[in-house]
Amino acid sequence: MAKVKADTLVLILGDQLTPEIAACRAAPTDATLLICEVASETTYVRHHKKKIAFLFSAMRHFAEEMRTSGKKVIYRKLDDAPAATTMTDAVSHAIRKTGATALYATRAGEWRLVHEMEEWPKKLGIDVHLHDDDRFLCPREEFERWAEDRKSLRMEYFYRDMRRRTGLLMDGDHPVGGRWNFDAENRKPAEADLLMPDVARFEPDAITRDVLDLVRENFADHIGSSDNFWFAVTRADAQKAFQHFLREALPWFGDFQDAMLREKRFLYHSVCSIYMNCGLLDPLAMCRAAETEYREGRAPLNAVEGFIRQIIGWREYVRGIYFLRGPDYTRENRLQAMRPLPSFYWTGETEMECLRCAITQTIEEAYAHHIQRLMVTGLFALLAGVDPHETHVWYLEVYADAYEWVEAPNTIGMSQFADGGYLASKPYAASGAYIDRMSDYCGACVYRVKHKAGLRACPFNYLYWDFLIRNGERLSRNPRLAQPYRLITKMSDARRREIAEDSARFLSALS
Ligand code: FAD
Ligand code: DLZ
Ligand code: SF4
Repeated sequence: MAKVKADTLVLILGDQLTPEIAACRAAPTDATLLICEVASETTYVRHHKKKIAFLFSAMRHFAEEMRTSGKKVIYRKLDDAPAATTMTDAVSHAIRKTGATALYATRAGEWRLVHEMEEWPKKLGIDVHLHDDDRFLCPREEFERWAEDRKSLRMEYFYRDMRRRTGLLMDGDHPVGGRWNFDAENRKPAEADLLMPDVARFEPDAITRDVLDLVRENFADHIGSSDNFWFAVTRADAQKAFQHFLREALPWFGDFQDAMLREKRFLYHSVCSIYMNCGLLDPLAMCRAAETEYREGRAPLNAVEGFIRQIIGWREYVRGIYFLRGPDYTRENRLQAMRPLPSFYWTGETEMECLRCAITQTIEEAYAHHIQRLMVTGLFALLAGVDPHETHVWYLEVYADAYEWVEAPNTIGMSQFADGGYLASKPYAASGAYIDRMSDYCGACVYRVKHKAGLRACPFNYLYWDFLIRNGERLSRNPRLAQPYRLITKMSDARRREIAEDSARFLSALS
C-alpha cells in the first residue's frame, strides 16, 4: 500500500459498494475511502471461485468509480504486503500508514464481522464511528418491535406493512387489484422455449481478467470454476442487467416463478440478488421500476406483485429474522438431523437428475433460482436428515449472492425447518410428484417418479414418508400437516416397513 496521509478513513466492505452507504454519508466529504481484499473474508467459509472473483472485481471497479468521482481511495489487494489476515489487521495497517485519527464504518451483515467491528473502538485507538446499514426498508429495531407481541411471525403481514409504507402497488389504502398476493397464479410449469431470454452477460475486462488470475492462483481448491465469467461488475452494467430483466423476463416472472427446466438455468428470474446484495443495485428503485412496468401496461400484476413481494417482503423479512434471532441461529437443529452433507453436493455426481442439474449449475454458475434451492437441494437435505449447519455452510459457500443475513434464515428456517417453525409454518417437504409437476427433470432420470417403492422408485417418494414418520413426535400436531399424518395412521404395517427399508437402504448407500 502506497504511503498516503489521511485524517479520516471510511471503510467500505465488499457488500457495501455504494456511495450512499451510511458511513460514507456520515463522514466528512474529503475522507479517504478504504477498501480491502482480506484473506479471512474469503476463507471463513470457502466461497465459490466465481463469488470471490465477482466481489473482488466489483470492489476494484467501485474504487475506480469513486476515484473518478473525485474521492480519495486506498485499495488493498489480497497479495499486498504486509499480509493482512483479518479485516482488523487491514484496518490497523491502513491507520498506521495514513496516521488517520477517525474511522467511519457501516455495520456488517454477518454477526461474525459485526462482533469483530464492535471491538474496534477499544482495539484501534482512534475515534470509531459505526453506523447501521440503512439500505433496508425496515431497520432492525423496528422489526424487533413488529415481532415483539406476535406468537408466530408470518411474512404475509410484514409484507403488507411494507406495501403500505412504500406505497408500492397501492391505490390509496387498498392493494392494487383488490388483493395483496397473487401467488396462487404463479405456479405454472414451463416448457423449453427457444424464445426464452438468456440472462444478461458481460465480457470480462482487464480488471476482471486480473482478478480471475488471482482467484485461479489462490483459490484453486474452492468449489466451482472461474471460467465462463459473465457477471456485471459495475453499477452501470448491473443496471443494464436489470433493464434487460424488465424488458425480456418480468412479464413472465410470475407465471413461471416456480418452474424448473434442465436446459434453462435462469428462466424468467432477474438474477439480480448478486447485484442488490453487494450494493450495485438499489432494491427500492428496482421495485419502483417494476411497478412502472405494470402501471404502463408492459407487465401483468401477478408478475410485478410477485417480484415486489420477494424484495420488500421476503428479503426484508429474512434479514429481520436473522438479526432478531442472534448469532446462534445458524446452530439451530430442532429436528436433530445429524447426517453429513452427501459428497455429491460438491460434485453434482448423482443419478438423481433434479439434484444433478441443480448442483452442476450451482458449481458452474454460482447461481440457482429459488425453487432449485428450496425444492431440490434443500428438500433433499431436509428429507435425508442432513445436519442443517452443514447445509447452511454449503449454501453460504456456493452462491454468489450469499451473505449470512439472507442465506441463514432461508436455509435454517425456510428450507430445513431447523428453527422449529419460527420462520415457516410447516416444513417444505414434498415427494417427487412436486418436482415432476414443476420441471422436466424426471423424464431424464434413471429413477421412476411414479414408483413408490423399490430400487427404481424416486428416492423423494419414500424419503418424504420416512421424514414424516421419523419426525412424528415433533410435527404430527402441526395443523398444516394434518392430511399426510392422517394417511400415515391409515398405513399398513407392511407399507411402513417398505418405506423404512427403502429409506435405510438408500441413505446407507449415501454415506
Ligand atoms: P428472483 O427470482 O428474480 O427474485 C427477485 C429478488 O427477490 C431476488 O433477487 C432476491 O433479492 C429476492 N428474493 C426472492 N426470494 C427471496 C428469499 N426467499 N429471501 C430473500 N430474498 C429473496 N437469496 C439471497 O439473496 N442470498 C442467499 O444467500 C440466499 N440463500 C438461499 C438459500 C436457500 C436454502 C433458499 C431456499 C433461498 C435462498 N435465497 C437467497 C433466496 C432466493 O433463492 C434468491 O434470492 C434468488 O434465487 C436469487 O435469484 P434471482 O435474483 O434470480 O431472484
Ligand atoms: C464475501 C466477501 C469476500 C469473499 N471477500 C471480501 C473481502 O476481501 N473484503 C471485504 O470487505 N468483503 C469481502 N466479502 C464480503 C464480506 O464477507 C461481507 O461484508 C460480510 O460477510 C458481511 O456481510
Ligand atoms: Fe428427482 Fe425423483 Fe424426478 Fe429423479 S424421478 S428427477 S430423483 S424427482
